[in-house]
Amino acid sequence: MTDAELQAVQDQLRTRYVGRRVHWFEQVSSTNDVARSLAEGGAPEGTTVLARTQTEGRGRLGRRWVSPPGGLWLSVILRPIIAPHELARLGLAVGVACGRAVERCCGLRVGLRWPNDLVLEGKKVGGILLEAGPEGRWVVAGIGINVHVPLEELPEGACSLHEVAPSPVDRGALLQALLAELELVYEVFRGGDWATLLQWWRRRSTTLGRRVRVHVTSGVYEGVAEDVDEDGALVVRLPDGGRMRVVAGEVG
Ligand code: BT5
Repeated sequence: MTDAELQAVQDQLRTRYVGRRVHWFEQVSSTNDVARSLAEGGAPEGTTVLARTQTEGRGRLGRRWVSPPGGLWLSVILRPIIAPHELARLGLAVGVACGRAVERCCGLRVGLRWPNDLVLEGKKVGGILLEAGPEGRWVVAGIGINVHVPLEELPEGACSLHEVAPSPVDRGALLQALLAELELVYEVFRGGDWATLLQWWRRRSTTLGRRVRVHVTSGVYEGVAEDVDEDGALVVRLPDGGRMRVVAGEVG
């Protein structure tokens, strides 16, 4: 994104705080790293870090996030004052914001695969990584969306928006929609209206009602994903009729 494009995004942005300050880099290790140190240094809520490429983009559990040019790689500083167990819920809310932004901007219905994948036609088009500071002083919401990353540069099972979108995707317009939706959804989260957020998440979920294989530290379980509870945990009905709450894990 050029300085002029970024300026145009900021000029048209109608948010109160999300994206009001943007730190833009050609290349960083990880936008989450930069945002974390800005957050520690007292940067205000909504401060956003954006990069064209990341050399050490990361996913959860130390996994690598491939971040060549052609994606939106950004991190937004939030200061929600939440308990650690509420972080997963905030993660789902950020997913909802991404889904709404892609819908609004590209006319595409992005699915949300628990816990934090954005999927299009069964392929991963984006992901979310939330990291919290000491004593919950800040949360950095890292968002990665493949906009027009060439397929050959992506891992298997991944795709870019431009492969599916009916018309060319404007990265500036998507960024603007994303920042606006993030503030809207985050305000709903802060207002405590979990029921609304959950409804928005359920509507986009590709996980609920499906037979899933859950990978957790104690092993692999199969069952049907029934719901997501108050804390953002996935509730899975097992073949013996019992229910399992999955707080952290993978669903395949
Ligand atoms: C995620 O982790 O999906 C969270 C990704 C968050 C990335 C953003 S970019 C801006 C900010 N700065 C960072 O350093 N990170 C955040 P997880 O659920 O653990 O998924 C990781 C897995 O997704 C990898 O093991 C690959 O299989 C796959 N993957 C890697 N790069 C991908 C890409 N660009 N598109 C789709 N899938 C990818």
